[in-house]
Amino acid sequence: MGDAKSGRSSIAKVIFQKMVSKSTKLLGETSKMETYDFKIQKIEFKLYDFPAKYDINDPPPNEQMIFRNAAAMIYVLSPQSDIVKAIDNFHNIYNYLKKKNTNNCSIFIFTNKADIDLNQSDAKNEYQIKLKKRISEDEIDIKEIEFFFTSINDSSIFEAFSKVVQKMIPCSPNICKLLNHFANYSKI
Ligand SMILES: Nc1nc2c(ncn2[C@@H]2O[C@H](COP(=O)(O)OP(=O)(O)OP(=O)(O)O)[C@@H](O)[C@H]2O)c(=O)[nH]1
Ligand SMILES: [Mg+2]
Repeated sequence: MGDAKSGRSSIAKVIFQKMVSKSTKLLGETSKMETYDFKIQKIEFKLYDFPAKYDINDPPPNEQMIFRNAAAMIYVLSPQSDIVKAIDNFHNIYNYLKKKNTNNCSIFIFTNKADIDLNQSDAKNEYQIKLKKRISEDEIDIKEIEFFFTSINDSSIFEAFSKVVQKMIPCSPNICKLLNHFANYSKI
């Protein structure tokens, strides 16, 4: 979910359809929900790409089910987004999930297109402070949200998405521990 033109469909297509990032320039506006299926460690996942103008207050019954059962929600915005408008929209989605979700849904915010205006770490820090301040003004506990800067033009989008999946895989902390152990012993 997220702000218009923030790159939601590009992210899905680069990760799941191996679309080269340059080709995403040709993508049209998402006018209805699109679904991407993927499997990791025999666990089946579904990713839903919703239109930016999606009305969270009035979902049809099949989409109410999606929000009720969702394990994660990624809200995508970009440095070009109007931060007040984008966070108002995020706030509505957050409140809806708090009321209706029964699956302890994890919440992520991707600031995508970080390759455009946020190349320097100072600019990133400044943006993050502004974003978190705006979110806290809505009395949302920012500790409940994980934030990532992403770009489809480098590995950051894969790293961020992998963190989302790790959070959804039930025994992932153990797998991480084992992988760290393995890395230590094999001196990788
Ligand atoms: N530089 C840069 N451009 C990006 C990135 N992600 C997406 N874009 C571009 O942003 C434009 C919009 O991308 P979309 O994927 O259509 O965005 P969307 O959020 O799905 O847009 P709507 O469905 O129309 O709301 C395209 O021209 C993409 O090539 C990124 O990480 N960096
Ligand atoms: Mg789209």
